[in-house]
Amino acid sequence: MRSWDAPEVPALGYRSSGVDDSLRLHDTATGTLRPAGPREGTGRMYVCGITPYDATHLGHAFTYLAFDLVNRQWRDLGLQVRFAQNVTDVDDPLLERAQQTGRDWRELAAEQIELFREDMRALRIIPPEHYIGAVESVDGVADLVETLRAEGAVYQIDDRDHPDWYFSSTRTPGFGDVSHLDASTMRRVFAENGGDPDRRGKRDPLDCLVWRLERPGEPSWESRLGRGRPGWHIECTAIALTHLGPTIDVQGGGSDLVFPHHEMCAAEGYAATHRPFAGSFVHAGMVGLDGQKMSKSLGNLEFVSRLRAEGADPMAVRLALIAHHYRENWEWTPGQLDAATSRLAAWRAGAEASGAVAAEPVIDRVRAALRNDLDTVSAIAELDAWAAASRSSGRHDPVPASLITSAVDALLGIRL
Ligand code: 5CA
Ligand code: ZN
Repeated sequence: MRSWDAPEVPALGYRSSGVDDSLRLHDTATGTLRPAGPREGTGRMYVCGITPYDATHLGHAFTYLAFDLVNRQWRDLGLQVRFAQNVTDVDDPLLERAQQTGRDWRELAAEQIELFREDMRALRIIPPEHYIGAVESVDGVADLVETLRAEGAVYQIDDRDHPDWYFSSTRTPGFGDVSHLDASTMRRVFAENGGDPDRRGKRDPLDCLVWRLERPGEPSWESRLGRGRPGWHIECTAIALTHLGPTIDVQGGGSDLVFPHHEMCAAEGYAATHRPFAGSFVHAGMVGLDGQKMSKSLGNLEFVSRLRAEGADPMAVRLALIAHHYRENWEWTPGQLDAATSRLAAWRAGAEASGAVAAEPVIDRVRAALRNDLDTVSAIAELDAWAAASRSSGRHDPVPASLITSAVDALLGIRL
């Protein structure tokens, strides 16, 4: 489907020496910091997209900003980037919300996707090259299930009325290597996140649905598996494999997706290709509000669009979010937007005193921080110091400091 308009990303003429020339990210599967992406050529990243209702809350925005920073560091390192993202535009939660609110699920999805696009554009998030809806990838999902069937990795459950297709997750080599949860925790978390450990007829409680056969009143599509619709995890596995190929460099999303979603994607991908699904599994922390994770089911949400409508500068919203390290779990409070608005003004004033402070060492330190697991906290502290020193010089040049402003834009996505 249509993505959103790309922001301009300045290419920095200046290359740092003595700064690590790779991006290191925390990989959930190994629990270590490791180089993410190749040393040259093309970095391939898949980031789990929205289920289109209650978009774009600040938790969504925080996750997409984290991966936008990956994208930006890769580009700064001279890599090409192939980036794909899905939209879960047919799945139980969306259908339930549409039903509760008396709306057509397609209409609800289209409206929310458009709102999401506007928010992503305002936040200067680089759009994916492949922005793909589940509805658009129904044939790809059915093909992948057929591949898994040929591998003996899927089966129809023993249910006379609804013999849906399930993936033998626990029989796949490496299952559990993303989340490292024990079996009973897996079972509990699976049940809390759309799974059905207690459904009769399955070979293992942790096997996951890949193709749900038609039910009255539910959308469905023709396929060799029988008329039906995709399960959740297989949607992302299929889109990533189709558009990026096996062993992507980064599989990304919020930490709420580690299990079951990314564990299942990894297992399905491995079963289909006999190759690892991803080099690194990277997860953003959870943004909370009023003491709990911001979530659609709890309804404790703050929206990018609401802040924008109240007159917030989208760059201040961006700065407020990236003031937290991407792996931190944290709570949104309105005061953080005020602080970011002041910081943005301070940086803009700093940029007016062009040349008062040498740009290159500042850029070196910002790059070093960001290449070290996207350490935005240190990068921002460097820029605070730079802005303070620039302002105290008392200079006021008609041409703003172009090298620093370009770097702040290219590396952090903040337009001064
Ligand atoms: N459609 C699926 C992924 S395939 C989904 O999880 N959709 S979502 O709309 O619920 O979330 C979209 C993205 O935002 C996911 O990457 C999710 O991990 C992330 N996310 C959701 N809530 C939060 C939160 N409170 N804080 C940080 N990230 C969040
Ligand atoms: Zn996903």
